[in-house]
Amino acid sequence: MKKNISLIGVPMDLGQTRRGVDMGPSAIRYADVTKELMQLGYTVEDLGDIEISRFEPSLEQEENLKNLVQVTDACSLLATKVDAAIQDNSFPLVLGGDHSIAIGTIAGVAKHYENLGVIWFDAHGDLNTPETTPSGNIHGMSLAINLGHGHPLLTKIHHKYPKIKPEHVVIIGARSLDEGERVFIKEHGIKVYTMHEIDRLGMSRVIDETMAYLKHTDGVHLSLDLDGLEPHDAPGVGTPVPGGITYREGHLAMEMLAASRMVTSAEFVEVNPILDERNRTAVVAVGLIASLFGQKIL
Ligand code: EXY
Ligand code: MN
Ligand code: MN
Ligand code: MN
Repeated sequence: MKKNISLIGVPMDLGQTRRGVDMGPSAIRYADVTKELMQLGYTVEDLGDIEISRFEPSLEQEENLKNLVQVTDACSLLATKVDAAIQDNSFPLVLGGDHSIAIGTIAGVAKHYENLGVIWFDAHGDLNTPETTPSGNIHGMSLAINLGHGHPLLTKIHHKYPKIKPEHVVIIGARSLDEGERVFIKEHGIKVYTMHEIDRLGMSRVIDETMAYLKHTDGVHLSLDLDGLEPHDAPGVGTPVPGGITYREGHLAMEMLAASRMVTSAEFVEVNPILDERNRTAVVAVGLIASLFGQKIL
């Protein structure tokens, strides 16, 4: 893994409707992310937060694409920052914010990789389109957008279309999929480890298989939604779903990814301090980040 890390905060809450997730980056910083990474021997440059526009556009608000203009603007800024960090030979570590920010992160990363692999660690698929969305919330569409499906303002951010290919995506932890998302997964042949497969195979085999599946990619982005974890272990998220990945399984996954040295960028999203218990979920996020960057027990 690169020795320099660029930390980028994205106080975004406009990709969904529960307030508070915009404080995720502060909560993760407060849980000492920089200190932990420095103790592991990294140089960390905190680039601060992306500005989120609160300006209400005159455009009629589209019910199936809430806050489209503001999400597009923030993701464009984010893509530029992530792109520059990679150009600087630094590892971009992005802190959310709701999961709509993955549109910007991946746009910035994908410019540098012909065949970017993506591990989407999440209770959800985030594979809705404006046609299938039950909520109009863009955080439930971000993976589809990265695959080229959705509003052109979002799919064409940062001049590459599409950003990633369906055969280079692995979803881990899924347990809440909408009907339209199931169809999307089947039509595009996306590899999904639902909780059923994780229970049957065990996390160790799931990660071994994931790495083998992604071996033809030229970089791997980890997009980790904290709601992928079991809500008892990570309660501070806006869309909790019972029956998730345990704290230990999460750490094992991160430790195995660290050992593989395949991950080239990462984001940790959906930490919502208002819904949390004494910043526990941000602390869990920092623990997972430390494992991803090579922290070992012995
Ligand atoms: N599938 C639902 C929707 O599209 O509204 C819920 C999405 C929640 C997305 C969370 C962040 O991963
Ligand atoms: Mn998500
Ligand atoms: Mn989710
Ligand atoms: Mn397609």
